[in-house]
Amino acid sequence: MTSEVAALAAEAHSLTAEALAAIAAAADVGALTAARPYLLGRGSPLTGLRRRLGALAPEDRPVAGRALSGALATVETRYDARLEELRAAERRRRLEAERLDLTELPEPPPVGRLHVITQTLQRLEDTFCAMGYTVAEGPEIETEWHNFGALNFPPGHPARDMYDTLYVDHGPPASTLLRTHTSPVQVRVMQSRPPPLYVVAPGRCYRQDTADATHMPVFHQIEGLVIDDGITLGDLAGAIETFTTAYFGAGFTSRLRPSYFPFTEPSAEFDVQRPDGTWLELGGCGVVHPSVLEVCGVDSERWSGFAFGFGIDRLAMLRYGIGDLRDLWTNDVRFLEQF
Ligand code: FA5
Repeated sequence: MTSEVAALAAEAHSLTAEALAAIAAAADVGALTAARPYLLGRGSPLTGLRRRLGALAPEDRPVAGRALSGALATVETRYDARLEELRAAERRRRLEAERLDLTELPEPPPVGRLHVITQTLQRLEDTFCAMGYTVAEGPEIETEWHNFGALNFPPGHPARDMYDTLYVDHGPPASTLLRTHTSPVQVRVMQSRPPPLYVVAPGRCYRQDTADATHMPVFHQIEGLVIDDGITLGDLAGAIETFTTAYFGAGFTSRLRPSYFPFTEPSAEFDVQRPDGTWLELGGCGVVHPSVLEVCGVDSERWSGFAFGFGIDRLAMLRYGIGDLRDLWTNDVRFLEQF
């Protein structure tokens, strides 16, 4: 081998080593392909050695040419292998980033709940059903006769006043109204079925009351009506006490305070004592007035009964420690989801 060929081979060897080092150092596909013209292109130092073949003796050219081709082939092979390796790594990274983790548990969607008044109403129905009562319903738009007349409210009674009652523009003036209490359901039940009767009737009521902590213009009552043989005020007091402990629990007590309602005689208010010792008026009650029995087609010589009606919203205040009735209507989910 002549010295020119040896020098050329040595240079090819060191340029090949440099090229292989550069290929190994390329960190990603972009860096490697950007280096390709320098490694294998027409202007690359290794390819440039070809131009020197012409200066060699003719018998040396094939040997030197083969050596150069071999060097270029080595670089190209290594380049292709590294390119494939880097592409595979990028595919893996992309797949890893896009992978769906099917083992991950998504956040459960927020679950709604019944409004605290609906919950209270349903618990009340359950409590009274367990005490042997059935549930009745009546319309929220009532006749003045069912709401007042049949219940002994004389025409001049203050409850009938426009300031208390919301009248509906239907029929003769002041003949149709939004019921002010659930007591008209008593009338409808007595008219529709014979005694004995053990009935509760929950529902919405309407009064022109200004909203405050314990009053709303729309509120809820539950009416109770019992008609049977020889029912007395003692049965009423017993039923109220049984209900109070069944519904509120042992820490609560009830009391009856003498009162007046046109459709019961005697009449009482029913208060419940909170664990902090304060009393809250929950509703009214009394022995059903004989003239109410008669007007509803029940023989007052043969049957007697008691009735009660109390505020469901006030009851929810007591049971859940709610300070202001208006919070039940503003629909702030942070407030409502506590119950
Ligand atoms: C009545 O409505 C009678 N019908 C109750 C009754 C039934 C007596 C059967 C005798 C026999 P009163 O007007 O007191 O009574 O209302 C009863 C209860 O409804 C009140 O104690 C209170 O708890 C609730 N209530 C009345 N007005 C409102 C209001 N604006 N907002 C919230 N609750 C009310």
